[in-house]
Amino acid sequence: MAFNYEEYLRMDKMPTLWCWGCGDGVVLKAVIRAIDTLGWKMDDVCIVSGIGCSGRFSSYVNCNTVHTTHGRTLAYATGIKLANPDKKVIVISGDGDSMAIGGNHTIHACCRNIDLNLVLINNFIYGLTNSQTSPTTPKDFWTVTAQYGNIDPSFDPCSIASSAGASFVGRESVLSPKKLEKLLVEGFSHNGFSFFDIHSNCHINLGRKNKMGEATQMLQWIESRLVSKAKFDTLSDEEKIGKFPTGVLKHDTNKIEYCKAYDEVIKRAQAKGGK
Ligand SMILES: Cc1ncc(C[n+]2csc(CCOP(=O)(O)OP(=O)(O)O)c2C)c(N)n1
Repeated sequence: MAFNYEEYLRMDKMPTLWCWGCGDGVVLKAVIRAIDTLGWKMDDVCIVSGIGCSGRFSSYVNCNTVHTTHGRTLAYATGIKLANPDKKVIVISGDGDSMAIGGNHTIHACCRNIDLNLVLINNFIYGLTNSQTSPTTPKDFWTVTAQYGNIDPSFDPCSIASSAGASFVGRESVLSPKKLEKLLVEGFSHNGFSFFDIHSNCHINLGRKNKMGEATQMLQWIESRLVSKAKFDTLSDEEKIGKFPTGVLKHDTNKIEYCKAYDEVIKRAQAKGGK
């Protein structure tokens, strides 16, 4: 049976404002297909996004949505989840949004292990505002704020999330929509903080300004850097340089989830006569 996209999308908001061929659309499709696979009711889902091209995401999905401020998605999402622990909260952000201005919030949300799903659409640049360097911009790339080549070493978002304490960490790209959907289903089902680093293309504001004149060249560049975790683990340290493992990178089911810990503290306070 054909997938009923109209059930999940706000059709009056179509077409999207994203550039033609933008990976954000692939992620949109994967997210709603994962929600469908899990059988979640749209009334039980809340999508929180920040500011950026990725921030437009919440406008397009037909569920509870909050379009928040730049870098503060996780503060809103944490409040929403603590007040509605039975609801499913998905946060969509850009690499600027959750690694730069919101980096501190990301670290703390990972550490708390609150049952949120952070989908980082990693296009390696500030897309919406026309090509400023982000924490994931590769070295030597041209950006509007590094016109002679970026000299900042770039972050690996999965290593940061993992070491900060996220209990589910995974990576895929917009080149593998089926694998991406499967990863989202697995991470969305996990009870704890799930972090997804989704490598995506911004052929307009990054690719074509870095000698990737065709949109497909940026996709090929993304593909050239990714290897499955199984293959990555067999590489030497030298071979690992510039490569990023895909798939599930961490899945820890032992760490206590924050809403549960919060519930326990409420019970302790009530037992001592608190309200
Ligand atoms: C507090 C604040 N600072 C800066 C901005 C300007 N601004 C809007 S989006 C953005 C960066 C977007 O880049 P990213 O988060 O990577 O998302 P993308 O557009 O690439 O999806 C910036 C700097 C803002 N809206 N609010």
